[in-house]
Amino acid sequence: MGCYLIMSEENQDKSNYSADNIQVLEGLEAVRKRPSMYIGDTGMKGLHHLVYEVVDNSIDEAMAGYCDTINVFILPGNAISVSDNGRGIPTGIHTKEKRSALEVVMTVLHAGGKFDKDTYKVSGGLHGVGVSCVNALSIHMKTTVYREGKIFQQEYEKGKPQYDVKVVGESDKNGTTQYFQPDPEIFSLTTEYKYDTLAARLRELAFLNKGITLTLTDEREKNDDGTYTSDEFHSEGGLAEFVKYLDGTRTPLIPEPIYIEGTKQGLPVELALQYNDSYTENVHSYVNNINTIEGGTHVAGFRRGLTRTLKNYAEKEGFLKNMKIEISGDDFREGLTAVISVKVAEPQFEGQTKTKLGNNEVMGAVDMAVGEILGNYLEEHPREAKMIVQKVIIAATARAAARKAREMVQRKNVMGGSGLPGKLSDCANSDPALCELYLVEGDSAGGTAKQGRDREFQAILPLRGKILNVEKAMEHKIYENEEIKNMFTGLGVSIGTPDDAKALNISKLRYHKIVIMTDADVDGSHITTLILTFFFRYMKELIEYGYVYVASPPLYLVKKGKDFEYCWTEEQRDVAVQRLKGAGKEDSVHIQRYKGLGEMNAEQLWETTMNPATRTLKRASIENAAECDHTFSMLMGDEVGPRREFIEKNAKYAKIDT
Ligand code: 0RA
Repeated sequence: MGCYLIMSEENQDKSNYSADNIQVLEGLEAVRKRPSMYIGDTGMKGLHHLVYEVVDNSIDEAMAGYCDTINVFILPGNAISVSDNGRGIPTGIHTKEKRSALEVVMTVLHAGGKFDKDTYKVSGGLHGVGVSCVNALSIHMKTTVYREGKIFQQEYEKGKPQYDVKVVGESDKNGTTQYFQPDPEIFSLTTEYKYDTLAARLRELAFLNKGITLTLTDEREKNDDGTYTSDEFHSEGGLAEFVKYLDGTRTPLIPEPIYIEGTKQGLPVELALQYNDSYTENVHSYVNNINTIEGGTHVAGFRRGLTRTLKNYAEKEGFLKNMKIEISGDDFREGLTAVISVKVAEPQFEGQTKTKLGNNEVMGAVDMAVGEILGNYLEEHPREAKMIVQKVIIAATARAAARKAREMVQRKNVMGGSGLPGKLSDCANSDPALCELYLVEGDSAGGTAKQGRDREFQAILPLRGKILNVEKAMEHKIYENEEIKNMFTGLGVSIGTPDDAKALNISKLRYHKIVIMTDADVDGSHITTLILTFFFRYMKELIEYGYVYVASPPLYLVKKGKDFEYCWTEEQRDVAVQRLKGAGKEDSVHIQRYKGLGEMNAEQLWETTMNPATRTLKRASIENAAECDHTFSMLMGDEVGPRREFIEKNAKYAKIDT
């Protein structure tokens, strides 16, 4: 799907770094030897990361106050060009290195912001490795600097300068243009850029850095009307506008988001929040423009400030006089959409994916900022304040019901017998790392899968028809839903950890591969989306740990006599038809379009879709959480218009089914 829950084929870049392998590598050779250590991976993510790294340097220049426009081009052949109108990278001789500062920036690891100690360098990609890494991983790179009335230039191959920095012309402009062509030897899986992926990141950066204009233009191919696809991202409203974008298809509770901006204890804090009529909490957090998906001290400070301020206000105004139940922290965040952005000079990142902020001083600063500004807001907007407090009270009441329902699911998990759902056909092996659970659409396909599987390590759980749309349902309804209960008990997970009452406890997870297997048609992909929505909202950890997959059953069987071929795309089908035609008389080639899993027998299903040696699994991963949130709420929400547009743009099966 075009949403930023991306599906990537598994098995990319499996380089592992054992202690024996470690040798001292100097400079950019090290980057080329172990690219994953610097950019995460050499698949789709790493490829796009190169662009983010270069754009981040321009964002730094913008945040220092010297640049307001950044233009990104995807060029024919999947080269990239990033231009800004900043001061230009200094080109003079670097005294210590005795060569041009520009050359040092481009060829020395981590040389990024060392020249300008006054600049508050706080942006930077997840790995913050600097543009020299991009250079090392590019077959060709060219830097052009407009500065001091001149145009300076230097070119590189795999990071090696091809000539000294030279003057190639005169100009009264200022700025930097970085052109690079990723090395296909490094990015062996793909060098194809995805427009939507880059657009989502640039849109996010525009919201996070208000006032800057970012553009993206795809010059690889012209549209029918002769233009290139292009977007301009610019936000005057910053995070308030970001929240509106995220909640685009949800119904807001108060007319405008509450916006908090200021510096507390020397720490820049920006924050916007809005309540809507859904039941989910959507808090997105950033540190130095990096999405901190695991949260951290800034999110903790926000929660503390929000709870305390709202509670104090509600008590003071007498809203809680007749309350019999205790209001919990969660109740203050039901139907809440918020974005928090802080800039921290020396961020400490912790956690499983190194995206959890650890700096303790940040907690108090955010807490204070929220307390002060939200407190004032509530005093000045009694009507809105009342609506928010009433929503919280309703949430607390509903939570009591949800807890009961949740406990029922939980109890079933710990009570006698195997406690497993009756419909589950479990596997023999009990090592979660080796076990796979197939979630299969419908009882009949479930039966085929049960016959076709390898029962040693593959378990089957059939799901009946369309599962509940969790985007629209209240929490207690979710725990009462039969299919969802079966998924909880079958997987062996429960809700609540010592840290967080709503976090998923996966210590007893029974399978490390959870494979969604549905028909290759519109209904099937709808069911896949419903299940992914459920995982995204209620078991996000499973996606974050990389345990969730989508199976790819074939679309066609092309057959002539005893010779046959399975095909997953129309192109494959046409090639197969040609091949089989060539083998003998015409007209005897038979094409079967698989409309559902039910049309395959057990052996075919195993061979094409379940056998680890021959199948293709797509792994679900959250590439851009904010964009994912926006997409899911749009796909599963009430408004028809945006949904139809999205489906028309992304429909894979539309043609096939007509
Ligand atoms: C350090 C110092 C100066 C400019 C930059 C860095 C700079 C770096 C990049 C990377 C992309 N675009 C950029 N624009 C500027 C300038 C110092 C001075 O002029 O005094």
